[in-house]
Amino acid sequence: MSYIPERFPRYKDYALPPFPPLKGNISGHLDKIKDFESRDSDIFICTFPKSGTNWINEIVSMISKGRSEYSEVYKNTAMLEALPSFGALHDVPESTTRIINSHLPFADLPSKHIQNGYKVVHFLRNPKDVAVSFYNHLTNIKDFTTMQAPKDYPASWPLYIEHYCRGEEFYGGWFNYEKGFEKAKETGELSNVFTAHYEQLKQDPLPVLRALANFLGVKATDELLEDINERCSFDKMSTVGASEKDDSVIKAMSVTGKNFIFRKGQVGDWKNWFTVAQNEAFDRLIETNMKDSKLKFRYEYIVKD
Ligand code: PPS
Repeated sequence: MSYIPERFPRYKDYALPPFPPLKGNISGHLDKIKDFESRDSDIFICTFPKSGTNWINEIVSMISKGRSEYSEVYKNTAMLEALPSFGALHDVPESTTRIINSHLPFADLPSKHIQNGYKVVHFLRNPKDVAVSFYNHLTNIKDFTTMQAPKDYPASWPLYIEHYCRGEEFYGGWFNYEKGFEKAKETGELSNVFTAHYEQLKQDPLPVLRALANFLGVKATDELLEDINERCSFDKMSTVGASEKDDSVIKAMSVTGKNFIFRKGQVGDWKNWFTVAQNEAFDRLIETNMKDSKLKFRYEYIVKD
């Protein structure tokens, strides 16, 4: 039996969140995404859910503007699978850089963007912290169909992690997602890509920000990058940054009525959730699924002398 209830939309062999455009003709909407009219100047942020999309989105937005100013909107306003129409994106003047994002697997991203080698920023996070963050997200977000607290899923942490270990998760799961991107980079299908890890950005941000500015073709002083880093810290983004954005939709979707995008923003919170047995099972899962992968992840902060 599938862990993710049948009411959720499915495309190919994976389940998706019930965003309004995915509730009807799902193939039609996914075809529209494939045919999305990308521009040379677009920056496409690609992440598996709960990998820090909002964080990297804010950073990319500030660097590309050349100013440490928060954007007025959340990244959901440019998340292709959640948008009923791409009209607002089409209306952005050609002179303005569009920052677009999606959690869709590599194979389902807009063809023009990938084939023409337009910019992609791929941000990864270790799968244990992703699982914890995703579980908390799912328990905090209302069931879209009833607008009530979710009842039958994700049920409980032990059940969630058990099903996760059987390979079930939205968007086809973390392993398929990250292996899909790794392969696309190796084959050269994905060429113009900047890759960074959540843990690396958390622990030693400035080298990542410098390299990102370079990739985006922006001349940014260390002073500006330090300022961006400060304004994009978890503490600032979840308070000052959040207060400057319209989060009415996020709050309306939240079981508690609070913004659920910002939780802890830490590396290694999984240790507060996984039992020893769950951790061992998860390590076996990683070993099996990533045996042909060269990807390396950090699961805790590196303590420096
Ligand atoms: S979503 O809903 O898939 O778009 O979520 P996403 O933004 O990808 O990931 C949410 C997690 O990122 C944490 N977060 C941050 N970490 C560090 N610094 C900053 N500024 C930041 N902003 C958001 C957020 O708290 C979620 O992680 P957890 O572990 O749940 O706290």
